[in-house]
Amino acid sequence: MRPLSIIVAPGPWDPEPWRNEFQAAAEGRPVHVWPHDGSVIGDDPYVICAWKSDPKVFDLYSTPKAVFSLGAGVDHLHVLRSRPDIPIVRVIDPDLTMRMVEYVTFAVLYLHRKIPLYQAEQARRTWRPMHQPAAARVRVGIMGVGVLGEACGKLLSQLGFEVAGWARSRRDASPFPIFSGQDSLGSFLERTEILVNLLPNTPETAGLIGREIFQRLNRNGSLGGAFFVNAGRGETVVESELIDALTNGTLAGAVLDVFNVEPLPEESPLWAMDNVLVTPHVAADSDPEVIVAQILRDVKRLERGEAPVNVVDMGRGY
Ligand code: NDP
Ligand code: OXD
Repeated sequence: MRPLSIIVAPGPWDPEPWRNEFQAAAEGRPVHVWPHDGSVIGDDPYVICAWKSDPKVFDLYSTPKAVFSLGAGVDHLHVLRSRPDIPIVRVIDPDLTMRMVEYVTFAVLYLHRKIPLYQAEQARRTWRPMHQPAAARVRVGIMGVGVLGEACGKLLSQLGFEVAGWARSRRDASPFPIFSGQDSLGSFLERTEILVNLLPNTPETAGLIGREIFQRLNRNGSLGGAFFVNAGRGETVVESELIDALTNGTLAGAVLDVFNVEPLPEESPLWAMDNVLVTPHVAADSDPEVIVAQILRDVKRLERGEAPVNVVDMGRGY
């Protein structure tokens, strides 16, 4: 195959770091940042590297040889569900995984070590030590134990937390117990004090997490309340029910990185809730240097007639 041209469509992200990194690493392959200079591709074979871009980019030319997500999630490529002829490739990379492990570990420790309460005491200049349960008595439950969820669960287990995961399919081997399928969701929730969401946004998971799930969490465990960490996708949560749960005490607190609408609208009550920490979708950033290197390895595979490594099946769980 001729060398592939590369169309980069980074949507809301600053295009410059992506342009620079692709140009530096592409070994002479043409690089076009869309929409500004994508029109010069002609009839060269090409790939698209996209993040939440205008879907028009997928209709511009002949069929791309592959579409690469610039992040781990591929929900922004749902428009391509009707195009099984186009391989869709996602990021699986230790750099991105470690960033997520840092974020989730931070969030769990922040809640476990009562940091929000100490921040409030500090604002009042009050010295008030509170009871601190051992990590081994705190039950963390991770919904979605794929690449990211499993890595987070492993580190939290090493810190001593009592971790369990929930996924679709059964596992023969896992570093911590996995509950699988709808039948075991209740048992998973009833043991869980800190619920971490790392599910992808798919037709099956959209709106899955709401009032019923929050009500089933364990509020009588060592932390004396139930907590929620969302670093997966906002779309998997019914946000109005999350706000209700945080207001009426069903949830004692939350650390939230992803939302139904991003940026989180100024009028959202979540901004002002003193039991909520909001971060602006930064749990695991895509580093252009790392992601571009991974994509170019796959571009070379395509040029040799081989399939890219992390192709996803949009029909199954994405
Ligand atoms: P994976 O595909 O590796 O893992 C997904 C997990 O979710 C798997 O365990 C899978 O189950 C489970 N799952 C999928 N559908 C269902 C379902 N219907 N019911 C139960 N379990 C289900 O994804 P990653 O771990 O790489 O990433 C997870 C998500 O994290 C991404 O899709 C993205 O949305 C989000 N993310 C957020 C970032 C941020 O900065 N906030 C950064 C990066 C990713 P099974 O194991 O049985 O297949
Ligand atoms: C991702 C993200 O999916 O940043 O990589 O959300």
